[in-house]
Amino acid sequence: PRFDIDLLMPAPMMDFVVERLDQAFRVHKLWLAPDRDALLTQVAPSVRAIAAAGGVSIGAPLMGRLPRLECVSGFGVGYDSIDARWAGAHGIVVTNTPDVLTEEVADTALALTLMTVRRLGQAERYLRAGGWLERPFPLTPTLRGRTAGILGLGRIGKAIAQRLAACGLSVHYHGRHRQADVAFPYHATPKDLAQAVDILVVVTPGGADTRHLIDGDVLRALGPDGVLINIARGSVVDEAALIAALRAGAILGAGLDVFANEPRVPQALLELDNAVLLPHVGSATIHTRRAMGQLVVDNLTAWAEGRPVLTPVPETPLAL
Ligand code: 8YV
Repeated sequence: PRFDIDLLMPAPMMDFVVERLDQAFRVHKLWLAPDRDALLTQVAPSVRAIAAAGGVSIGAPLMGRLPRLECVSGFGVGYDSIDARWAGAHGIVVTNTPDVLTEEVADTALALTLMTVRRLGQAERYLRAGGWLERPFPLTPTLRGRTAGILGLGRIGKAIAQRLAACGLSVHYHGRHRQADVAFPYHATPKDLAQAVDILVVVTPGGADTRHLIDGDVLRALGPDGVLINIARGSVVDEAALIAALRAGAILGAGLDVFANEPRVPQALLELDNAVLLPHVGSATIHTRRAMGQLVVDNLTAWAEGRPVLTPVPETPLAL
């Protein structure tokens, strides 16, 4: 390998990423080890970096075993599975993969919104089942005249807002802060936002700070014509409250790309006709996943060459 550096990979990534990492580092592939703990004990004293596949938990119990750890390069813009605060406090750099997936995820959010409001998935299943031969598919609700609320107006939130505005919707938002350079109306709480709109799009980071931000109260505020779209993290929504709201007709429908306990989706959701369910495909195109994988490699390479990493998360210590 190009660098005299031990890199830990707890879980697999796309083949080309593993190949490029193999060329650059001594890679320890934990998922291939018959005894993971034995391998970890053996390599722990020398590991200086981790390449973390999306969703695999990188917490204090693991990082605390690696005394020479300096860099964790995560796959995905969301890094709720990496304890970045702990890492930052211990001088460890954490990187994610922002920007390269923004437009892709926004495309998915728009598609999911249209699928949910216009019941397009249901319509397609209806055709395939021969229903059209009997009678036309029932008329559906519409996007016309609607107001959308973006919960979390960051890079992806703004790309979604742009698309929904292009569809003729007025857009409002809530986030931790009002943004001076944004013209969309701001609401101080998620509930205030839900009250003001009839499509609520969840685009916040996951993790403890946003857990169950969408609860029964917010869903009731969204109302019987309201649609919830979640392309962020399942943890942001109280799934039990959502199921109850969908069952009772307290909201019109939900389009979900993410779930509390992926890849397991509650049977109750599978049985609901007013929920559109996608298997966490927001960024899942060949083009975008390659760009994300390359950024994982590029961050590690920059760090190994002593250059600043390309996309550090905010919790990362500034004096690198
Ligand atoms: C990935 C994501 O599916 O970027 C994110 O935060 O949720 C997705 O792009 C995730 O990283 C798991 O691979």
